[in-house]
Amino acid sequence: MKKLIVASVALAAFVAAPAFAADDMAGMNMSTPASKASSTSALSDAEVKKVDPATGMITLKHGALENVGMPPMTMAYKAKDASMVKQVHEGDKVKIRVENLNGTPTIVKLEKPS
Ligand SMILES: [Cu+2]
Repeated sequence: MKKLIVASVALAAFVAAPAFAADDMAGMNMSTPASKASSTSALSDAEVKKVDPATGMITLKHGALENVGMPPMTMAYKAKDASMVKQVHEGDKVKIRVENLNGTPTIVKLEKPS
């Protein structure tokens, strides 16, 4: 009888093992994009040249944005979050993060140093 119990426990552990392995894999896959994003989220200096609440666009004079392959220039960007448009005014010096979202250069982060 004792032998049978040991065999059952061993069998249960064997059956459970692949399930644990699968969970670990899923966890690793989930964490990959997050860690990648945090390591490449450097902010760049920019100056607000124009704010257009109607279209959600902010025109920025910015330095080189290496992650989207842009040299220094002045251009209008889509604000990812509508609250960004309310936050800034013409002439503000800001720190920004621009990323290509669905092929559109988009301000994903905007900080206004006080
Ligand atoms: Cu640009």
